[in-house]
Amino acid sequence: NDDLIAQMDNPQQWAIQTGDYKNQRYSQLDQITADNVGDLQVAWTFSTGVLRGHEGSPLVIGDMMYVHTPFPNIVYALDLANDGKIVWKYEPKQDPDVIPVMCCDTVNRGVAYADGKIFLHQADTKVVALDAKSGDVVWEVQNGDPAIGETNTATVLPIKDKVIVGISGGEFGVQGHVTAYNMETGEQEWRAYSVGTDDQLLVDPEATTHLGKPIGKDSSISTWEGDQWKIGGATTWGWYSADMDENLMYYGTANPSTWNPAQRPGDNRWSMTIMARDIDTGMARWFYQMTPHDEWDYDGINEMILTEQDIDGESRKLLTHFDRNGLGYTLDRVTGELLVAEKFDPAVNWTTGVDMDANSENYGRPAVVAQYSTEQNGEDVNSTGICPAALGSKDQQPAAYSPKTELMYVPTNHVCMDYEPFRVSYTAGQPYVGATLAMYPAPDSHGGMGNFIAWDNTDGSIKWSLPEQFSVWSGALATAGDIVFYGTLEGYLKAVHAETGEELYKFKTPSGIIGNVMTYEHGGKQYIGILSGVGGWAGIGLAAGLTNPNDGLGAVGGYAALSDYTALGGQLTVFAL
Ligand code: PQQ
Repeated sequence: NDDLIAQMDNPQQWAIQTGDYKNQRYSQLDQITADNVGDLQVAWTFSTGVLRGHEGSPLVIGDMMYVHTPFPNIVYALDLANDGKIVWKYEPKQDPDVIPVMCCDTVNRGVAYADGKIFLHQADTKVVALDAKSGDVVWEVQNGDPAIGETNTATVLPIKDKVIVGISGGEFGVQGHVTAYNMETGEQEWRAYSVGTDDQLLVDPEATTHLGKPIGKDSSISTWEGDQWKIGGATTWGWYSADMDENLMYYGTANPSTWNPAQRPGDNRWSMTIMARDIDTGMARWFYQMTPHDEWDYDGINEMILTEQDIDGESRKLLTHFDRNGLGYTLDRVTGELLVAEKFDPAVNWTTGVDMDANSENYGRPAVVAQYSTEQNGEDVNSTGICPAALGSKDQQPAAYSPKTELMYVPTNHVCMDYEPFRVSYTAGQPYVGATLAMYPAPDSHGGMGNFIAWDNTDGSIKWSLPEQFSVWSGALATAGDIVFYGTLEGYLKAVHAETGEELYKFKTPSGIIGNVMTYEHGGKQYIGILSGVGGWAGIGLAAGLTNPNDGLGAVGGYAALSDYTALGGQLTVFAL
C-alpha cells in the first residue's frame, strides 16, 4: 500500500500502531534528546470520556490525529492545526452483552490508516472502514460471532490491497483464525485457522515447514483428541508484522482451550505458534510452536519485531519475539530457523531451556521442569510457585528496537503463580477456562512485579534491567534522540537513556498507563503522546471493580495494591519541549 508506506516512512507522522511494518516502534525524530528530555512539559491533554483500560495509541496523519477508546470504541479525529478541535467523532452502536465475553478488560489496541480510510475493529468483531476526512462509513463487515465467545481487542494490519484482522476468545473455546478483507470493498479474501484441517489452516503439507521440516498431512488435527480442535482456541489477538520483500506476514497464536491441560492430550498444534504466511494467499510458509501442549496459558501472540542484523558475522533477516513463556526467541524470518532462545527474566522456572540441537528429536522444544507441570500422568495437578504467571514474563505490551544501539527495549512482568486446574465442559459462549489462579511478585524481587529491560537479540542477553513496582503494561518507544520511553501502571511516563537505562524524566499522568508511547512532529516541533487509563488484564480489578483475589483470572489479588496509586480515567497527554 503505497500511501501507507509513504506515511510510515515520514517520521513526522505516526501512521500505524506498530511504528512500521517491522514493529520496531523506532522514530527518526531527534529534537528531543537524552540531553534535553528533562525539560519536557505537558503541551496539551484530551479526555476520551471513557473509563476502562486504554491500550494502543493515537495515529497522526498530516494535520489529523485519530484517537480511539476501549468499548464502546469511539474514534475521534482531532485537528492538530486548530488546537486539537474535534473534526468528527464516530461512536459505533454495540450490544453491551459483548463486555462479559471479553476475557481481559474491554481494551482496544487502536485504529489503522490506509488509502484515506481509518479501520476500526470493534469489540463485537465488526470491522469498519471510515472515510478519514469525514468519518463516514465506507464499508463494514462482521468478522466473528460474540454469541460463541468471539470478540476483538486487536488493531488490524492494512497491507497491499487488504486489511488483515485477528480474533479473541481463547477463554471461550473458539477456533482461532486470521482473515484478510479487501481494503476497497470489505469482501473476504482468505481466512486461515490456527487449528483445524489442512484446508482450514491454509498449508501445503509438503511445503509448509516447522524447524526446516515439512509439517506433513493433518499436522494440527492429529495432535488433538477426537474433534477437540474445533474448540481448541489458538486465537490471534496480538500484533502483526510484515516483510514486503518476502511478501510474508508474521503473528503468533494463543493458548489452546481449555486451561486444564489434562483435558486435551497432545501437542495441540498450532496453538502457541509463530506463523509466517503469504500476504496475498494466506498460505503458510513456516510455523514454529514455542510451547507444545501448554499447561500455563502462555499465549504466543506477542509482537514479532523484524530487523536486519549480523549474527556470527553474517547479515541475516531476523524475527525477534518475547514470549509469555519467558523466552526471548530470535529466528531467521525467511526460513523459520531457530537461532536464539533464552530467558529474558531470570525468574523463569517452568523450563530449563529449549533443545537447540537440530539432530535431537526434541529440537526446538522447551524442557519442562516436572515440579511446575500442571498435569501428571494424564491427571490435572495443583502446582505452586510457577514463574512466570499466566500473564507471562511479557504480555501484549510491545517492545521497541533501536537500530542505533541494536538493542530491544522490553516492558516485562516479574510475577509468579499457583495454578489449580479443574474439569470444565464446553458450552458455546460460556467461559471455558478450567483453572483457578493466584498471582504474586516473583520471590527474588523485593516486591517488584516488573522490569524494563534492554535485550541483545543476537545472543539472548540482558544488557540492563530497571526494576518497577508493577508490571510494565505499556508499549515502549525508541527514538534517534537516544532515549526510550515507557509508561507504568501507577501512571508515570518515563524517559531513559537508550545506552545505559539511566532515568532522565518522569511525569505522573492522571491514570495508570497501559497504552503505547508514540511520537510525531507538527509545525516543526516534536511531540510525545501517551494514553493513560488503567486496565487490561493486570488492571482488571480496578477496571471492572473486582475485589476477590482469584477473580479476573487470578490478577485481582496480585495487583491489589494498584488502587493505592491510581484510579480509572481515559486521557491523552501530549508532551513537548
Ligand atoms: N488481553 C490482555 C490485555 O489487554 O491486558 C491480556 C490478555 C488479553 C491475556 O493475557 C490473554 O491471555 C488474552 N487472551 C485472549 C484470548 O485467548 O483470546 C484475548 C485477550 C484479549 O483479547 O485482550 C487476552
